[in-house]
Amino acid sequence: MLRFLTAGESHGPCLTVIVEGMPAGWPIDIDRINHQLARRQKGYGRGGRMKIEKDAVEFRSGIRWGESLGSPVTMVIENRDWKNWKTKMSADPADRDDSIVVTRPRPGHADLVGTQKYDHGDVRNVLERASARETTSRVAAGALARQILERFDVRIMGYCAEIGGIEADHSEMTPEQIFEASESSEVRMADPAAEKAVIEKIDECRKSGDTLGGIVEVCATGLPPGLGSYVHWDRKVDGRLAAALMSVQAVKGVEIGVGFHAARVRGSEVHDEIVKDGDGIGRASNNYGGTEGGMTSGEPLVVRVAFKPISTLMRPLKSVDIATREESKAAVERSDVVAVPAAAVIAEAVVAYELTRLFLEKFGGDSLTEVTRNYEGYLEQIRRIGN
Ligand code: EPS
Repeated sequence: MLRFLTAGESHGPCLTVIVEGMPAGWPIDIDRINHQLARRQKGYGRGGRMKIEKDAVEFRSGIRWGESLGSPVTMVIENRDWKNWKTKMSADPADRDDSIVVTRPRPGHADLVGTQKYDHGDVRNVLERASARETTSRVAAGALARQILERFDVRIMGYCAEIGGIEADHSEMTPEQIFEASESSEVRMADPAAEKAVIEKIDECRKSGDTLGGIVEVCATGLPPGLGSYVHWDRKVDGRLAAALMSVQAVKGVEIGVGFHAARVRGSEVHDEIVKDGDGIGRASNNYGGTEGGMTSGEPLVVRVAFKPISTLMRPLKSVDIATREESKAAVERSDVVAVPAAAVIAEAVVAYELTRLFLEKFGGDSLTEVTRNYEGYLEQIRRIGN
């Protein structure tokens, strides 16, 4: 089935992604992958790195004349910043320079535990791979994989619901409307008043050397009922999405549908009633965000993801120097004030990848023809249920 591996340090020569399990004969549009990478680079409050990079994939295997071959797809993304790090990140032992060792771990980052676990005396050996630069690879994997779902009219839309405690009012809008309007917003929100307040707060944080987090929402429409399964814990769509999203740098929480709110109300107030929907069967509401019993219900899938503030503070917090054991201030790396607008694109890609994996587990085959036949046969089958 579908799987992927990523490799690459933040300031190494490149990022590499290998996606294995793509069915053969799928038309693959590289521009749609690069479009997602460009979206990930945007957002008010990002740091200097995004001015250096212009992320784009190069296919190194698995694609011929615009179609997947069924073999592993290798994508390489160049790090333009590499030219400034060639000796600092060199593989050659002759380039070693102990004067540039980083020894003051940043609270909230992987720095301290990473040095303890891997027995490193240089925090750089940890932070290079722990960096959210790695999410470029995941966005590429998601952008490739979702081209399978898009053929069957599945839409996956990510945007920001809240940044630095300021909530966007999206209450009167459909997910499509929110998504379309948020695409032209610097903070990926479809609420101009919230956008203005967020920008002011980011400016304020930049001045005081602080950072912000926020909540993003991802909505997927057009999914058939029955992706995932109730029969075993590791096949449940909720668990799969939560695990995939919790693995994104800085994520501290995942909610599906109304999430934690469901714990505070009566069953009669929250369960989605089953009603006739034209010739089919539907739901009167979608409080459970498009999943029931570990399976997609056929209603729009709605996931919210909480990102903590960026760990690198320009006015650093307390730390302990791992070389001298003296209390000091944490090291300062170039960084962002906020990356939540980019996080919406990352969460969208992660959801897209995981849903594609679930889709192929259900309808999988070796070719476009086989997957399409399986999918259409299933739609025909559920139309007959109860008739
Ligand atoms: C990022 C690239 C990084 C950071 C950011 C995400 O580049 P650099 O370290 O050269 O500035 O801007 O990573 C972090 C905030 C982090 O804490 O790791 C990117 O490509 O998104």
